[in-house]
Amino acid sequence: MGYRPSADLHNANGLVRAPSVVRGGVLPWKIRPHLSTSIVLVMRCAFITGITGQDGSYLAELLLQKGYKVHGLVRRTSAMVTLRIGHLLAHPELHIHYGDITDGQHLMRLVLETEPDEIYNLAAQSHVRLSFDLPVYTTQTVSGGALFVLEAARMLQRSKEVRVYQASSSEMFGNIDEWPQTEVTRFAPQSPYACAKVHAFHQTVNYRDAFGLFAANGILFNHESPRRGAEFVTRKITLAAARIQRGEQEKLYLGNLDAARDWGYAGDYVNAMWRILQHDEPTDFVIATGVSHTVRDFLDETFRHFNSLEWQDVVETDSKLIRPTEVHHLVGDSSKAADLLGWKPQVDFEGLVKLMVEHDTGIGVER
Ligand code: NAP
Ligand code: F7E
Repeated sequence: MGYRPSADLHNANGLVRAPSVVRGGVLPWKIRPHLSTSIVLVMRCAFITGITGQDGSYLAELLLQKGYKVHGLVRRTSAMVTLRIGHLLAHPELHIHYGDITDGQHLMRLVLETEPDEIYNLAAQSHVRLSFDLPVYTTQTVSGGALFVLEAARMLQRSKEVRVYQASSSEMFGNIDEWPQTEVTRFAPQSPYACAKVHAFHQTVNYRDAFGLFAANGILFNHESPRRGAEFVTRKITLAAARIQRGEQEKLYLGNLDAARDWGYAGDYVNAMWRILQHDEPTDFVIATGVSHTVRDFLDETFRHFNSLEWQDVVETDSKLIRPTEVHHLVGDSSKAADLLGWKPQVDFEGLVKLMVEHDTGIGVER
């Protein structure tokens, strides 16, 4: 490590503060004063709730690559849920802790014991359709869970600086008649999931304003990957197309084909999460590609890779998959993230579909 802090990094208490070049750059170390020598370099530490999910797995990979120590909250289940992080489990800097996001006391203890520099709150019952059937549980995980994380960070903040990322969602915009949606667009949530995310969003802002916590929302639009859960529409389509081609499935049952979403690649979006916490000030960011497509477009693009198949021959509508209140059209403007974080998506719609199709037909590599 050739980096040496300059004199202006010493604050009024004589402590050495890590400058933004360290936070935003490639060094995973934070700089701390030491009794005998002037500084010691300490490995940065992150705590991820929802580490076994799509985003949690990519984020854990990213942070371990950057040299972080990573703590992850994992639910105890009778079957293995660590599929997405199986390749990381032997990593010496990955530490798994059993727990549930609805158990605030245990979460508090874990956060105080592990003393993370950064907390990424990704745990949630994240399926919008299911949230109509499970409104209370969804609210307990999404909204209650976020509050437990913020409260734990507020306690930890008494002894050290900690930064919190809250996984907010474009679903919060609902059916607002303003396109594209930005950081100042009004929220009009259309599901129990979205209502709970709006609550968590505002709690995050209030902990920032009221308690001086470095807490920031990433308002992420839909992002997908070969690791996307099979019950979300994109992965449902790419998996079904591959199975139908192999003769393992005949029909694909879907709901509303006219819904339009701004679909990006999850690998790009976890990079944005990290950048949000390296920014000098805690503030909220829309993360999106700026381009929307309908479910029908996603079908067209997927089946383009399967010469012998026409989706019109295999897709059937199932009314059970239509939501009581649907969000019709979302598209985000992430100019603020481009200007302040230098973030831009690397994978476009066609590239995303190709990645997922290649994975599900077995010809691609996992990403
Ligand atoms: P995901 O694949 O559904 O992962 C959710 C994670 O939360 C999983 O690790 C899951 O654990 C965990 N979890 C659920 N209930 C829990 C509980 N009671 N206690 C502890 N952990 C629990 O979701 P994702 O796509 O990675 O999304 C990550 C976060 O971003 C979520 O908060 C989601 O709402 C939000 N978000 C997602 C998108 C998107 O397009 N992907 C967009 C905006 C916001 P198991 O593995 O055990 O189920
Ligand atoms: O639905 C329509 C459905 O479930 C997308 C979550 O990560 O992103 C995700 O929420 C659209 C909707 O994602 C089926 O009605 C049609 O209009 O893939 P989805 P979502 O609801 O947008 C946001 C940003 C999050 O925050 C959430 O956590 O596709 N659709 N037919 C269908 N959707 C599903 N799931 N299944 C169908 O058969």
